[in-house]
Amino acid sequence: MFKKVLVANRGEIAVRIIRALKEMGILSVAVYSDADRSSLHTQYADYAYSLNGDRSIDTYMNIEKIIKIATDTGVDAIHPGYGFLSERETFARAVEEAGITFIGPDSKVIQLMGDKIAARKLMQSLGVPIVRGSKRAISQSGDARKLAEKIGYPVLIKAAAGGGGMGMRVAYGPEELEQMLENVRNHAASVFGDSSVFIEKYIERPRHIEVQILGDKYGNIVHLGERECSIQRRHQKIVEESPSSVITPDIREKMGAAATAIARAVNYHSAGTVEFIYDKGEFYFLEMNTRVQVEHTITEMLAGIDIIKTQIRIAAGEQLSFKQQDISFRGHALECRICAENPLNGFIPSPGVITEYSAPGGFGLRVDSGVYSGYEVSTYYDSMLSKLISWGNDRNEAISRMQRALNEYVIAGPKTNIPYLWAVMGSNDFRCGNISTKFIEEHEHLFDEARMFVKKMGRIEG
Ligand code: MV4
Repeated sequence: MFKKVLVANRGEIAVRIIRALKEMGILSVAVYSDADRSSLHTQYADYAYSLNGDRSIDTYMNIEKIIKIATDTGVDAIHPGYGFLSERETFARAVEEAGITFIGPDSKVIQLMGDKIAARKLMQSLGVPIVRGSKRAISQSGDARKLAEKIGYPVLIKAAAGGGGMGMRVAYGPEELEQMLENVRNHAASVFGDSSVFIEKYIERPRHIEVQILGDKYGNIVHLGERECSIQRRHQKIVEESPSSVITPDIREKMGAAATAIARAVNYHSAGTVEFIYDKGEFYFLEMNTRVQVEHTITEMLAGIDIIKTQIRIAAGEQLSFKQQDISFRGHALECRICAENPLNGFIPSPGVITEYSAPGGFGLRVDSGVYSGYEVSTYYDSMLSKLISWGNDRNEAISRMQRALNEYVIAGPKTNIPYLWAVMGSNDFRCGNISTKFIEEHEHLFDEARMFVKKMGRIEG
């Protein structure tokens, strides 16, 4: 097993990883930006080294600085967390070349899954269902026109180097196609440095369902069931749950088999997620995420498996200690992402000092947080402060518990989306499991409910 591991991340996920390392008796090394000098991850780690700077490219995205600290401090491995360098194949390769273990899959697999056209091709060869669309990159608008006519409008134009929904555009008819192709191409060229695009039939009100997998370095692969992540805003998930209320045992088995077949085909080791889109009883491969995800927590609650510790053990060369038939799921889990943003003003970021902080607790509740009273929310990073995870014997209990916890949560200073999340938990459609990726835009009234929550602050004046 490793003796010392560097965590190349910040915030709640860095804290999550450091906690796992401590419980495993492994020394932890944090790296931090100037803004994160007093952050929890900096304080919790056994060692902490400054990255000198604030902008991402000078700090958490700076491969040279991170490798230098890792080498100087003699760590055995680096955990990249999510975001930042976690899915940069160049980083994984640099770590490997420095003689350090990258806690994640091989750089080649990161590269393959980063190319959405190559991934689609692989799925086709494996017989995993994909949405109808391009077999290769669209090189001429004439090709796009022909294909769009064949599969029928609306079509979705995606960047090969994209992912997570960034820069995708819908064309509802031939008159829009040219312009949308141009938009996606330009966006892709400037953001990814690769203007290759492809098109798919656009599925209008799908559900976003993903399957967690774990694989070791000896070809043992298991899946840990699905997570439903349909409630999103601008491709940022805000509520996730497991199990999904639309997935039957039969579909779960089929999606699980597809996910493990994909992992097997690429010799996947570490934790990974296969994203699917689900519509009218059918599922289609979207992309594979080669990192640990924000919402891995809900799967941990159901399966009783620590995904981060398992990732570390796999990277250290251990075999998975369980087989598919050993895995069972108990109850229902929900996650709400608590963000410093004002839901009553277009969710604009709300930075500043947290003047009062009190996290909820009690049976069946988990708070994975990167903040505390006196913490300053900076403008440099993502606005997510913490994750509130509720577990219940059934979905209703998990929802009631989440609503109760949101009521208990006190964060003063920055505005947060807690009132909005509380409104989602109370929504009839949410309670009936009647959700899709269009949930937020189709439920404008939730802003009124959120406003009422702010007025009352969940307290009854007596
Ligand atoms: C789609 C889709 C509908 N049809 N592809 C979003 C994340 C990235 N992995 C791919 N995503 C989608 N791909 C086809 N052919 C719907 C999504 C999607 C989505 C689209 C618009 C607004 C919100 C969304 C949330 C989840 C998934």
